[in-house]
Formats: sequence, structure tokens, C-alpha cells
Amino acid sequence: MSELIQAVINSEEKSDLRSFISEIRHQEKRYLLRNDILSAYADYCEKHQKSGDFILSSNLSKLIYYTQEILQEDGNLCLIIRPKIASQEVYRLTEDLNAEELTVQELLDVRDRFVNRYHPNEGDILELDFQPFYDYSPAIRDPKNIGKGVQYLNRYLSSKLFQDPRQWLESLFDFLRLHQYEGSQLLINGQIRSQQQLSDQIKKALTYVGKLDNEEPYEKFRYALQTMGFEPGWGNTAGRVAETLEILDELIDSPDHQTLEAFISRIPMVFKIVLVSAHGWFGQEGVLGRPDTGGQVVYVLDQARSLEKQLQEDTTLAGLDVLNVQPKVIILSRLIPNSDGTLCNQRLEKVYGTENAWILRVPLREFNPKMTQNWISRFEFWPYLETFAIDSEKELRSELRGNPDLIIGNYTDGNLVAFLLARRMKVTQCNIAHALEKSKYLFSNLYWQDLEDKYHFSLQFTADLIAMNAANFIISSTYQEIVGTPDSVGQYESYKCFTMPELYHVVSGIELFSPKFNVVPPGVNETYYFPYSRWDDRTESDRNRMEELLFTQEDPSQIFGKLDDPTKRPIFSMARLDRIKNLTGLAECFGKSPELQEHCNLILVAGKLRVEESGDNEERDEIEKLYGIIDQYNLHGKFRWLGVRLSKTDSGEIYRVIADHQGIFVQPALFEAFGLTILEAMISGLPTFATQFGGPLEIIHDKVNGFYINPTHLEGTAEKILDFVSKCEQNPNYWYEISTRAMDRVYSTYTWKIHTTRLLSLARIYGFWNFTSKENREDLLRYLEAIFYLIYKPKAQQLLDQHMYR
Ligand code: UDP
Ligand code: LCN
Repeated sequence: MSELIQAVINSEEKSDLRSFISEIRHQEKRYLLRNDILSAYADYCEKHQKSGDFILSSNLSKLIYYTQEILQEDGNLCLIIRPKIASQEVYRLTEDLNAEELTVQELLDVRDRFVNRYHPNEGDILELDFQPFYDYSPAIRDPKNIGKGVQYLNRYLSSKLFQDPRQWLESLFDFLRLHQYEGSQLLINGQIRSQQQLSDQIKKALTYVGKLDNEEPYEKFRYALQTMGFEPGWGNTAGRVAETLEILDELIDSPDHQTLEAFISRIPMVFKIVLVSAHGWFGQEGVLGRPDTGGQVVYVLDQARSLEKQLQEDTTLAGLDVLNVQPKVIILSRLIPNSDGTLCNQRLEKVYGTENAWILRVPLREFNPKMTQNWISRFEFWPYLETFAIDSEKELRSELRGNPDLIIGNYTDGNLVAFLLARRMKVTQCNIAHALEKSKYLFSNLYWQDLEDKYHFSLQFTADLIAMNAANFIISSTYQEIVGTPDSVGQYESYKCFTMPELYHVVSGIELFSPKFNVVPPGVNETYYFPYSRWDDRTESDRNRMEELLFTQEDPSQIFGKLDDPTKRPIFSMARLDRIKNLTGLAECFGKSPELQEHCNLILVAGKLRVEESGDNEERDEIEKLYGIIDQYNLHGKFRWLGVRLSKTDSGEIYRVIADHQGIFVQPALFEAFGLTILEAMISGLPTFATQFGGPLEIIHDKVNGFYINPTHLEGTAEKILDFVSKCEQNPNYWYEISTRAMDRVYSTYTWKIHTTRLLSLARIYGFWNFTSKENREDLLRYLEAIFYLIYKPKAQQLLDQHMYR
């Protein structure tokens, strides 16, 4: 980048740079983000009648394209440049157009100065730097491979195996000896005492099982294998046992990454899993659509079901039915005594459709009953997490009759609890973010002090840093969740370097190139969400009920609006009424386009109809705004708003009924981390128009199996929908083409089966990696504990003190 800047400064483009800077200086904004920069540059080019050539290929245009932020200091500009994904350079451009590169520390000081929180005379600020802890572990080199950690790790491990076979095979042997299920030894017993003996016994066992019929059940030859040193865990039939032993034999003889992955994926080492989703309203009915309760609950429940099924399949295949192994999955959440008619006040609840998956709810200790007896917003939950983890540990041990094999945290609070539990129980920890609030709220770190009363970001971001660094592995739903796109910063990437003025500077908050990151997207529950064309699986009465609810039913208590012409093509959306979900934006887009209104009706399933019924400020604002838009654009007769909380069965059917009417689904969020409703709509066969900001960009291929929209461009969005509608009117096949490709996309890439197979394979490989690498994580974990006790806990105590007086 330095060359690019020099190229601008040392050419005739210098005068353009000077005048562009002068225009920026006249702007009111002193902190410009990428959109501001791009639009200021577009204005500049228009005003100065710059040629297309200049706009497309000048060095200045390139420099502007890569510039993510501009901060105006007194006479200087500070340019934060992102030359490629996951990298950043910072330059100070002086008034006389000299460019000097700034260090991360200098940049953080500039930012502090910008908000008048820079006090060098009062001493240095605490710097958090996690980089040294990653220096001795392998790192991915090419940014395009970020998020493919396990592939990388397998290659790395197998190359080690190749370089120093003796040491690695020793470790593998030690690892194989470790495994037990509730006191019963698995895989190999004490008769095999060395790696060499293992190798010899494998050959013997292979000769033995090779003579058996492939289908011969394991229990028939269990004792013969036992005398050779092999315990249950190799397979349920002679064929499967032979296969597993052969893979191990090959791994010992000629290791490569595929054989390593194939073998480790078969090791029976995960039977009990804990999924932590702490802040609550975690239930199976009557919880969705509330503020703070959306996709995470759906995701965790479906994941629990699918994990149980996969674990059962794996244990059966491994031949562990002889030990009566019963895998167990526990979703750990908080118990809420005043649970508003839901089951959130019940200690144990079985997950529907499972044999041994449970929601275990543990109450918060009673600090101030006004708080702890009730639902607490996720932004206020921080003081209760440590004691919740301590109490949960006891409950989990008694429910599981021991420790789990894997703990998965969800969202910041669940991830912190997972860290505390995993540390105490010495178990593999996996993190799932769902949504990192830091990038969702603009300038949330820079102005954290002003936002503290409402959001307590000092606690949240500290907890994020602790949990994401502590995790053995992290799964993300998309690549861009980790490192964004060429022109936008990723959610994890935003933790790389930032200031919390007067609290700390984060110099290196996370190693984005670490193999701990893995993209493993979620699936969709295929029991409830399936193609509209599967007529035999649909229930006619449900269909009729949803048809009426959507188009004709009159019930002012939960339905607003009456359609003049219910046969018009429906535009459908369903989301919580959060500002960021932007349903009001969709209503406005519809309101501003008479042509769209001529062809379509707009139908929303969203929140509540009345401000008085909502306990959430943001929801109340959105309700009022929606009524305002309906009146302003006179949408009466073309618009329906259902303030209903649908059961799963109904929500599945509602998408299909919209598809029966050849409707479309629109997801207009200002930012969406992933977007489960998009999968639900697509698998039902609905052509889907989704925001281009966030995860949907990876789910949909524009104009192939769905469409992108820019929800901040209302006219553009309306045009895109209209274009689709008119194509469908000209060619009735068009709707079916997109619909079919949408369904195919979900089935090929977004199923829970794919998700859990991958997740369990990760759990095994990271378990093995921790063991064999003898990677000393203790120093990192001690550093994280120091942050927890010295920064997090005092802040949490302050918040608790405030809660005591509520
Ligand atoms: N949902 C629902 N009723 C509502 C709103 C949403 O059942 O009124 C469900 C929806 O079907 C989806 C989930 O809640 O399964 C929302 O997940 P998504 O990932 O789209 O967004 P989030 O709410 O997590 O941000
Ligand atoms: C949270 C979100 O905001 C959504 O984008 C995701 O789909 C959901 O969690 C599940 O991960």
C-alpha cells in the first residue's frame, strides 16, 4: 500500500488527492466509514467531471477503494487501509501530503484522541495482545483458506507424522489407550503395551477378521479380539472392524492427511455433549419472536437433535451397543421462575423427537429477586455468569454421571460459561458466535462509555475476547463471519485491533489465520420445513388454516389489514421486530412503489400489533414506525400484518402456502449474520430476496437460486422484485426455475446431517490435536483468567450493584 500511496503522491494525481482531501475536510463528519468515503469520492469525481478511465483505473481510485476508514486529526488525515482480507495498514497523511505508516499502538492512540480520551500524562493504558500465544502454533497462510482449519490441521499433523514417525506414533498409541466409556475400556487394552506391538496385533487381527463374513456381528467375535488386545470401538461387524483396522494400519505405514482424518473420525470419544445457551427463554414452544430469542434457539434445538442422532449412529457403527452406550446431549440454559406461561421454569425438559437430549435449566442465584426471578436482557446478564457456571457444573456432573466430552457455547454469554466450565472440567471447548454485537453496533467500542448504561459492551467485548481465545475450536456459519469480504470487515476480524478508551487497547485480539476457525453452516429442520410440492406430507387442514390466516381471516386482536385482492402475488417476510431486521424498510420500499403494489400484496409475520403489549423499546419503536408507514403510503387493502407466534408446524406450512401462491420471501435486514429464515423459505421452494449485508451473500447465488437486495436502496430493491415479477408474468416457468434451484441449494449444502458430521469430526480431531501436540495452552488460559478476574469481574460486580437497587 505504501507504494500505491507514493504512486499517487509522486504523480499528477497528487493534485486530485489534495482537492479530494480538501473536500473531505469540509465535511461535517470527522470519522468517515467506507460508505462515506466512497460516496464522497463519487461526488468528487462527478463535480470534477473525472473520466471513466480515471474512476476505474487511477491509483487514487484504487487507494480510495481499499480505504476502510478516514479519521480527521487537526491538520492530518489518518487512513485505515485494508489491502486484502484480514490485513490492515495505517497511514497518516500530513497537510503537505507526506505519508507515514503508523503502528497499531499509534492508531489506537489516534482513536482515543479522537474521542478525547487520550491521557499520556496519566501513564500507559493496558494493552491486550494474544499474538504471542499463537506464535508457536501452526497458522494458515492464504486468507482464502481461513475457516478451513481442520483440513489444514490434518495436513499439518500428517506431515509431522511423516517427518518424525516414531514420536507421533507413540502419541497416537497413547491417545488410543485413553478412551473409556463410564469405566469400560475402549479400543485397546493392557495387553498391547507399545506402539510396535499395536502394529503387530493389528496385522493379526486383520487376518482374523478377514476370514469372517463381512456381516458377522461384533458380539460374536468380541472375545477373540479382546485376547488380541482389542476392546469395543472398532466396528459393529467384521467388515467395519476390518475397515477401521486397515485405515489405522495404513496410517502407521504411510501417513497422509486423508487417512488421518478418516481414522480420527472413527475414534469413539464423544458421547456426552453440553450446548450452552444461557440467557434464556430457551424452550420449545411460545418463545420465538421475542426480543433476544430467535435463530439461536432454533439452531441449538435442531443441532441437539441432530447431534444425538449422529452420536447414536456413530456408537452403533463403532460396535458400542455391546456396552449399552447411550449418548446424551444437554442444552444448558437458565431457569426463569416467572416464565410467562412457557416451560422456562422447568428444570428438565426433553427435546422433542429425541431419546436422550434434554434442556437442563439452572436457576440464577437469588441476588435481587426482582431481577433474578425474571427474564433478563442479554445486555444485562453478565454478573450472573460465574455463579451460574459453578452451579451448572454440579448439575451437569450429576445428570451426566461424570464430565461431558465436549462443551459448545452459544453467543457471548454461553461462550463465557462454556469457557468457565471447560476450564473446570478439562473438556474440549467449542464456540459459536451467532452474532457478535461489536460489529452490529456502529462505534460500539469507541463510545463504549456513552453506551455502557444501556449495553455494557465493556463486559461483552471482554467476554468475547476471553471465550474466543480460549476455545479449542470455533465454528462459524459463513466465511465472512470470520474475515468479511474484500470490502467489508468480518465479525471476528473486528476484534483484531480496537480500543476501549480508558479501559484497554487490544493490539492483537484474535489470530484470524489460526486453524481453530472452521466454517460449518447450520441446516434447517426438515420435519417442519420442506418443499411445497411434497403434497403427501402436507396436512390439508393446516394448509387451509394458514391460507385463511394469511389472506382472509379477520381478527383484530392479532391481525392488522384486509386485502382488497388476495389473489395478487404475495411478498412475504417473517422476523422479530428489531430495528436491524428492517421490516419497516421493506414496508417503506413497498409503499414507495405503486407498481409493486399493483402486482403484489405485502404480508408480514412480525412481533406484536400493539405498543402496550411490548416490553422492548426497540420493538415499540418499530411498531409505531410500521403504522406510520402504512398511513403515509396508504397501504390499506394491500398489506397484512400478523402479530402471531406460530408453532413450528404452522410456520413451516405458512412458507409453503405462500409458495402455493407463487409468492416470494424477502429478508430485508440491514445486517444478517446468517439468516435461518432464508433457509426455511428456500427449502419450501420460495424465490428468496435477501440482504446483501452479511451471511445471505454466501447462501444465495444472485439470480441463480435467489436474489440479493441492498435494503438501504429502496427503489433498487423494488425494481429487483418487479423485474422478477414481470419475468414470471412473461414466462411462467421462471418462478419454478428459481424455486427448484433454491430447494436444491439447501439440500446440497445446508442440512443438519452435513453440519453434525462435520462438527463431530472437528471435536475428535481437535481433541487429538490437543493431546498429540502437547501444545501448552496453560499460559494462554492463565492470561485469560487474569483478564477475567481483573477486568471482567470488577465490572460485573459494578453492574450487579446497580441491579441490587432496581
Ligand atoms: N421465527 C418465528 N417467529 C417469528 C420470528 C421468527 O418462529 O415471529 C423463527 C424463524 O422461523 C427462524 C428464527 O425464528 O427459525 C429466526 O432466525 P434467524 O436466523 O432468521 O434470525 P434471528 O432471529 O436469529 O436473528
Ligand atoms: C443469530 C442471528 O442473528 C442469525 O443471523 C443467525 O441465523 C442465528 O443467530 C443462528 O445462528
